[in-house]
Amino acid sequence: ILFIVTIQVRSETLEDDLLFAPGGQLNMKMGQAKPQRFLLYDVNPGEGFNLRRDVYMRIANLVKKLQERDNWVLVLPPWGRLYHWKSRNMQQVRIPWSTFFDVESLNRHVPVVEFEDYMKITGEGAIDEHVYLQSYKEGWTNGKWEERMHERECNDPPTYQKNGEGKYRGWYWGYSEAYARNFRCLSIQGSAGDLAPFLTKNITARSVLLSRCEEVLHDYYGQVEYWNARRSLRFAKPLRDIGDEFRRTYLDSSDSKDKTPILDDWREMKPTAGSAKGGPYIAVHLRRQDFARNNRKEVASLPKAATHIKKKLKELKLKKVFVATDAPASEIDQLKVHLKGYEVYNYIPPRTVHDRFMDGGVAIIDQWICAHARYFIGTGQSTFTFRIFEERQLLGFDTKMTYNRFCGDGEPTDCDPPSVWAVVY
Ligand code: GFB
Repeated sequence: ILFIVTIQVRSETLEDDLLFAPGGQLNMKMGQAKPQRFLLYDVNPGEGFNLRRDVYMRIANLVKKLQERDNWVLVLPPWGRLYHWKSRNMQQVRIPWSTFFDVESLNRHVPVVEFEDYMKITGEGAIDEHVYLQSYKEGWTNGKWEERMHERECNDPPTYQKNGEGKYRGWYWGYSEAYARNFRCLSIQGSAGDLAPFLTKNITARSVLLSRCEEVLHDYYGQVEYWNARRSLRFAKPLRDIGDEFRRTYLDSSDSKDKTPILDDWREMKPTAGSAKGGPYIAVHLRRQDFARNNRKEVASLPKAATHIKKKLKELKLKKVFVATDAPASEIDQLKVHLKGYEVYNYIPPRTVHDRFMDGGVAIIDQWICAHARYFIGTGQSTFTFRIFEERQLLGFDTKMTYNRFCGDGEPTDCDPPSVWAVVY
């Protein structure tokens, strides 16, 4: 892999003496440790929440690799401005990861820090190097995909522009005080780990932001580090608690009855496939909105989805179905009519929950309840569904009770099932 060598003087400052311990607390370094370096990253603004979770795993494993050489910390990009978060009466921006995820769990895989803490540590919102990842303007070489990486002119005029003070300004998660000192574009075809030599040898800056990280792939999809990163990506405890309370109240479901115990440390949790029983309900993820509007072939009409649900409820001798969906209330009502005679539940957050956890948190509660059902049916091609598949595997469900999806109206009723990825511990 070729790239142009650019050397930058590393800003050694007093803050180099700050170290992070697992759990995120600041510790003073004892003298022997290498100076800290910070990797920040971001994803194409158009991407949804659950693809972003996948990109997190790719970058977390890049940091894991970087740590073999230097003392790198991953800076978590604040959440916000997501296309699907439509609730109007709240500011859904500058949201820390701790609102949605258990940051201590993340820290057990690689050291992470929230962006606001990064600003406190470095004393300002400055990022030394902003590297904007992009594809190759000319496409693949002779129609063939091969791993490569080159510093190039930007394919499109960057939205990040240098101001009169020599600071690059643009969208840095809604923090007006944040800026970059340098900006460049890097064309890349490859996996996240391919960036390690570039970050350790070509760049010596203390903090580097990689934009458009969806451009890079997983190093080892489905392998042990992939699953370690995934296992560390636990939902925040308050959200799990809300989901658990809903399960207990409406679905007669609890961890002890359902055989889905949670250990505090994900590294100790290795349930065998099939050990989880799940609550006495079927859960479905019915992705509507843009999926339905665009007539995607994998989207089932409401009557077709209802027929599938009823068949499974009869087969499993269950009466309750939990529906996670982004559908408007009118469609949920229609579905309920089609499922007459069965108990249909969906999670409607009380105002206090919605205000505190916003649209992202409500979606997580839905995913958590789906993850604990006896049987799950998802929507094909939805990353929201994919993350539920994984969550259920990590709880110890049999893949047959998990990897199921609705067949779209444009597909046969025995459409291809989703691909199964066994957990590797
Ligand atoms: O998560 P996500 O990327 O999944 O985006 P897909 C869908 C978003 O819609 C979620 C909301 O993050 C939620 O905000 N949503 C979807 C839901 N289903 C539910 C649900 O059951 N409950 C709740 N509470 N919210 C991708 C999009 O969506 O599909 C891309 O990210 C594009 O932008 C692509 O539209 C076609 O993978 O399903």
